[in-house]
Amino acid sequence: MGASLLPSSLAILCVWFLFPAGLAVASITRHYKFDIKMQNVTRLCHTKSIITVNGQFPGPRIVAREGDRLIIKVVNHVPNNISIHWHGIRQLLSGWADGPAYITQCPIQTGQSYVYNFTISGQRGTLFWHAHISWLRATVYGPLVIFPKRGVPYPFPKPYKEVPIIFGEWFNADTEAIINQSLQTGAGPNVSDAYTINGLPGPLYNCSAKDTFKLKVKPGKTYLLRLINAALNDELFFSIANHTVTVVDVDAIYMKPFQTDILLITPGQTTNILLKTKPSYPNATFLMSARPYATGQGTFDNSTVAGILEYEAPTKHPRSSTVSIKKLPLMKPTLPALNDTAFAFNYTTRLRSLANAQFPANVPQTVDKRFFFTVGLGTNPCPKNQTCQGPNNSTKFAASVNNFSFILPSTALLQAHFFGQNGVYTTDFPSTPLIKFNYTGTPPNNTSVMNGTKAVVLPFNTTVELVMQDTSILGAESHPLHLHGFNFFVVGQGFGNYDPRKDRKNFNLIDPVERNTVGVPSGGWVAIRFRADNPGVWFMHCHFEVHISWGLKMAWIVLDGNLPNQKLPPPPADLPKC
Ligand SMILES: [Cu+2]
Repeated sequence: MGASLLPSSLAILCVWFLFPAGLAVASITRHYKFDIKMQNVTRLCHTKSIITVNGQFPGPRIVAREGDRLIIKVVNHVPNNISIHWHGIRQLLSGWADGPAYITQCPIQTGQSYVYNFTISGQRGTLFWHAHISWLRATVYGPLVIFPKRGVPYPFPKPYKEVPIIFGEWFNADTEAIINQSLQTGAGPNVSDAYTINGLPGPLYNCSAKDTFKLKVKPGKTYLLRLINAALNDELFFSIANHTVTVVDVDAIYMKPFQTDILLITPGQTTNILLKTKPSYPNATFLMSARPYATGQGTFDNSTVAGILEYEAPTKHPRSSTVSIKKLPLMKPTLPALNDTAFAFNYTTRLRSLANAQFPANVPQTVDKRFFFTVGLGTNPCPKNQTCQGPNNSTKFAASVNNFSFILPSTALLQAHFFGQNGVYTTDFPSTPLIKFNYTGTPPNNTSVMNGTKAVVLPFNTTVELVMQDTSILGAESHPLHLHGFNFFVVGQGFGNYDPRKDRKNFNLIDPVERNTVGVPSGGWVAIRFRADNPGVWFMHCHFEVHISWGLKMAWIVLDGNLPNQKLPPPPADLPKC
């Protein structure tokens, strides 16, 4: 299994229990060190100094098995503050290691370090890690691969090889300058210059052919591709020319397998697919391409990233094979239109949990607390004595949940919560919008948001049903909402305004997809359920970085339970200070 993925040189295996039968079943501790440092990287003939982990772009791959403990020392050698989030890891009773800056920790300052220490429990599949402060995740991201426990097979045929494919966005300009300028003027930020596959933009961009991801395969084999969307601001369609793939896993949860030619993956989502190569050498090479699914009114990078699927030639003279491959026809995939919402809706409707005895879907069948959140754009007024370039050239873009645009505090919410520090946040986040309107109809004249640092408090083990409703304020748009600390079940989705009487009776409580990031349909709604069984402070936000910057984020505070194993332990001694 996955020889290319097995422990990298960074991992030091500390504990290794062998049972008498010779079967290693116990978990181990894996150590990694992340040195945050600057590195010159060139793409599209532009060289720039970027923030990296260990000088690598994309960053190093973390590999573990279900049940393992990860101990990752992050040392900050750059001028910027940094924090790292282990995206999709449940962080059971380890909320101090979750990573979002000013939510679970103060950022790691220049010259400082912090050790992230957590155990992977009940999860196997593909996740990723990324910086969680400002726009630093533009270059600071990498795969997090979780194998099943030793000796436990996949619920699908064992792949011949496993390959992570991580999508990103390349900006020729400095991304911190881009977002800082945007927040200053109130206008939308400049868009990326290219999308990337494993850091490479591929042959469809100028000065880029040499930076192309190539997947070399043998005929008649099954490959497990671990797709990750680490792009800042764009959902992506993905397809491999002349190949149908089987989706087997999303967000590190096994799925009922289904076949498709085209995938959709939002920022923050992962998808494992099986690629069965053609039974014999096909005399062609194949592009694998991704380009955006975009529904908003603003400008976006509408370019296409491509990698190449190349079959090993059936020749006894390997040196001659590269020559012949160059002459082969290059097949190109057909991707949906950039705004194909019908495709997006039909695709996401096909995702179903495996929901069998070994991997059950523990959907909460009863609900303790219901929430209805609007998500969307809005405006803030232009400060006096300043000109602004947001909507109407007189305001600043903002984004909100229930019309509250979240202001990051100057100390971490989890610290304030744990130590009972007052004045950092309030607990009056509304469970429904304070003003009701036709959310997906003609937008109201007043587009102003309110601003605050508000959280929802949940008693331990509360079962939550949350409906997230897109608004048409400044244009309907799909928003990939990501919840920290939990997986949730996507029990329903639809277009227009959510109608509880009509829509609730169609919820799927049997085998809904379980995940950590869901696209709220453009001009529609999505309903999720989860059990608040993990005490801590948990961020929920749109995974479009621009919308996070504009305030489309909020926090859930889950209280301790009564039992000793239902309480959040105190923070580690090296927790960064603000
Ligand atoms: Cu959004």
